[in-house]
Amino acid sequence: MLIEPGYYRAMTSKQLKEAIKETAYDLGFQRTVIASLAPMEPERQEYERWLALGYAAGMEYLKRNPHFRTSPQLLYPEGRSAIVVSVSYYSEVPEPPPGFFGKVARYAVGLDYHAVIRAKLRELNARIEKVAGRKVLAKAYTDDVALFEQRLAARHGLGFAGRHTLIIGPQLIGTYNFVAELITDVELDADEPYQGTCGKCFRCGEGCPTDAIEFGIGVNSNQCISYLTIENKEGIPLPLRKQLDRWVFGCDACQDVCPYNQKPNVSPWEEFSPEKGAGHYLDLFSILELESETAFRARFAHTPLRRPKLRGLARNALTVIGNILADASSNSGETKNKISEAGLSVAVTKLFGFLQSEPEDMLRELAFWALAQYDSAETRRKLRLFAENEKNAAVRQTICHYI
Ligand code: B12
Ligand code: SF4
Ligand code: SF4
Repeated sequence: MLIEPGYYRAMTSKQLKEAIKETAYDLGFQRTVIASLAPMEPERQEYERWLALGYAAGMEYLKRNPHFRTSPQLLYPEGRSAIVVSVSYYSEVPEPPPGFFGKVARYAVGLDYHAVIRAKLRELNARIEKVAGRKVLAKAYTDDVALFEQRLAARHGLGFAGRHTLIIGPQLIGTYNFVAELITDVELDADEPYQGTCGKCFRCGEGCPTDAIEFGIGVNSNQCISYLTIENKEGIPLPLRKQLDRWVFGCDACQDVCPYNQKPNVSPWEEFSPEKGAGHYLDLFSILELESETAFRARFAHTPLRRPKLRGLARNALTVIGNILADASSNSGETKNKISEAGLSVAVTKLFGFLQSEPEDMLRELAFWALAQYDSAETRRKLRLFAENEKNAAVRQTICHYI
């Protein structure tokens, strides 16, 4: 039963709840549960243990005020309950194009989900207001650092937390979905948790390229490719560069192996389709060729890829270029990705051009590293010359180990 004008006043609380869920479904949210705004006390303790282990890495905003993050009522004092929803962002990944391309995690291939989901939640609220015949006070959140969203969702049955820590929805809804909330002043009965389990599966831990998942504890962001390529403001640590493989923004490895993701539903909203945003693959040299932050913003406006800024995305691009050059040298990697000798030589020339003009130490160091992955006597000779002229002593010292 979808909400129709005039129904609300005559409805029981249970009917209203069902009507809200059906309306949310009609808008494209595949699952909706109602959450209470009571403090999440055991969850706060879990969260603080995770922080104490240093697993938030450089995400300083996560370290501020854990008490606030686990007290939804403090976030919005007028609120009486939260409508917690999930929506699929899934789209099929096409075959990789040949050449220097990097992979974008599925959640980021379309338009910026923060704006898209908030607009849909406001639409949901407008529909609730229509039938309520009154203004309904509500606030829409998604991926908001001020709220421990996954735990709120798990506490009230949106799904259960898998060993990779992501929320797994029932009926093979899987994990390729966002979690979002509409905290509203409508009083609704909270839902119970959903009892799901990973059973004897440990595939995500085995499939994680960097061993970032610690079962029973959570994800160590210091090692997670998603963190390293998106939130991280430093360089990519040397021992993890190879593990990035082709990931230029985010990582889906732990989700791709999860058996709950066998039959994912494609996103109901065209805003999340690859055609609307950056798409599944990025031309890596086109990132290095962007001349300014303004040019970067113009290219990635309204997409999640704006987050690491030009400096961060260029850093990721250099790392993936290094991995492609390493594969080309050892003739490993997928045959489709094999690049002609001429293509490799153009790439090497472009990287030397980048080295010559790049003012940022961190990016020059990575460009040196990327070039050193290419097994060619001529490139090594040239690299040594460049190394002698490198102006930063720390960079000079580091790169001596590569060449
Ligand atoms: C910070 C953050 C990250 C960080 C840290 C991730 C993490 N797992 O903690 C990084 C940058 C690595 C990240 C990556 C990704 N993220 Co993120 N991220 C967040 C954010 C903002 C906060 C998460 C958080 O609070 N982590 C803190 C830890 C403590 O939480 P936890 O792992 O759930 O808690 C576990 C521990 O407490 C442990 N535990 C239990 N008992 C005990 C006992 C002890 C003693 C200890 C020590 C621990 C412990 O179990 C809990 C559950 O497993 C949320 C949005 C939000 N506001 O909630 C999105 C969110 C989790 N991210 C999301 C997504 C999509 C991703 C990526 C898939 C993106 C990508 N493709 O690249 C990856 C997935 C990586 C992964 N396996 O988690 C979605 C997940 C949707 C879903 N279905 O669950 C969210 C919910 C955003 C959203 N609104 O949709 N993310
Ligand atoms: S996102 Fe990638 S690196 Fe991070 S935990 Fe999952 S598989 Fe590991
Ligand atoms: S891959 Fe296996 S262990 Fe990991 S979350 Fe999925 S079901 Fe659980």
